[in-house]
This record gives sequence, C-alpha cells and structure tokens, in this order.
Amino acid sequence: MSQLELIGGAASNYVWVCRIALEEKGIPYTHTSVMPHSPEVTAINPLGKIPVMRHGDVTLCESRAICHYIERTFDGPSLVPSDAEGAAKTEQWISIVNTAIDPLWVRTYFREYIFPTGPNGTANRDAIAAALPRMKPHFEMLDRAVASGYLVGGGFTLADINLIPILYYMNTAPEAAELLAQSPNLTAYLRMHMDRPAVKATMPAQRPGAARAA
Ligand SMILES: N[C@@H](CCC(=O)N[C@@H](CS)C(=O)NCC(=O)O)C(=O)O
Repeated sequence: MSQLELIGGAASNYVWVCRIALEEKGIPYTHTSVMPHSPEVTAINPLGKIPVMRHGDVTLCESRAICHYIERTFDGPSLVPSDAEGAAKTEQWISIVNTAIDPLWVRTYFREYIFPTGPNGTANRDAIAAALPRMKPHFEMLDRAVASGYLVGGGFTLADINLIPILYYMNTAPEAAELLAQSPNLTAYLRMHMDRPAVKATMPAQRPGAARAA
C-alpha cells in the first residue's frame, strides 16, 4: 500500500496532533501542507477542515478519527491504554480538549492574535477580556489533571497529544502565557513534552495565520 498522506497546513493544532501520533509510532508518511478548503481537502472533507488523510483507498477527516486509524493500523508504541478505564479516560480528555478547550482557547481567544476581528486589524480586546475569565477554570482543571505528568495514568496517550499543541500556542500569547505561568503542573508538563522527539520533529515553522497574512 502507498504511504499514508496527511493533508493540511502544519500550523494547525489538529494537523500537528496527527503528525505527533505518526512520529510517535514511527510511521513513514507524506505531508501535504495546504490551507483549509483547498481542493485536496474538500475532495475528502466537503466541510473543508484540516486535517484530512489518504491511505490507499481509505480517506478520512477529523483528527480524532485519523489518530484512531493510525493507532489501530500500525505497529509501534500504543497511544491508547489497553484497559477499559484508561481507553475511556483517553477519550474523555480528547473530548474535553476538542469540545471545551479548543473552541474557547484557540477559536475564540487565540484567534484574535491570528485573525484579529478588532478595529483596523487589531485584536478585539473585548473578546479577549471576555474569554479570559472562562479560560482560567480550564487552566486550573488541567493543572490538577496533569500533576502526574500525563493526562491519563502514567503514560503518554492521544489525550496528551491533543493538548500539547494548544498549550504550546497559548504560551505564545500574552494573557494565556500568564495563566500558564500560574499553573505549575501545566508549565512542567509542557516543558517535559516539548522535549519529546516526536513533538520537536513536527514543530510548525510558522504560527497559524502566517500563510494567510503573508
Ligand atoms: N474537529 C476537527 C477540527 C478541525 C479544524 O477546526 N481545523 C481548522 C484548522 S486548525 C480548520 O480547518 N478550520 C477551517 C474552517 O473551520 O473552515 C478535527 O479534529 O479535525
């Protein structure tokens, strides 16, 4: 079968998630770095969101589905615990990241630094001010959750893989970096996991929005 092709711009946190999973498992793959809604993307996902994936006759969208396909198709270190509780906890945290953390931290707060909606192309300060009090309890929850160094049990899972790119980006925006600095476990967690070879190897060269702004 031909190599797996992952499609979507490297700066996307969801593309980064899939690339970390591929690297962790040591899978050779090709990466086609294109913007959302490019023809390569809409051919697989009519909604135009990245990432999408092609592997032989298999096409998929949604990072979560792609990661589970990677996990079940290929050998290499397991990214989902084999016990029922560990697997369910992994799903639990992926779901929390995708349905609560990403919509607020990335699509609402961080968005103002990459696709500003304020006057004259500036960040909308009201939107940022409204997001921060809602983000604080998320930081507190996650700070407690990663006290062991991992979201699930004592090992690295898809749950961590989903959180790390978002945490990395938060550390580049002033107010979120301050919330992170007030979260000692999360700070140590990010530092430790940014050192993983799979994370380093897939680090985006540009931040989100750079290609569109250029
Ligand atoms: N639930 C999707 C979310 C993917 C997503 O929101 N991707 C963003 C880039 S990080 C995107 O393609 N945005 C373009 C759009 O929403 O039209 C997944 O997990 O893959």
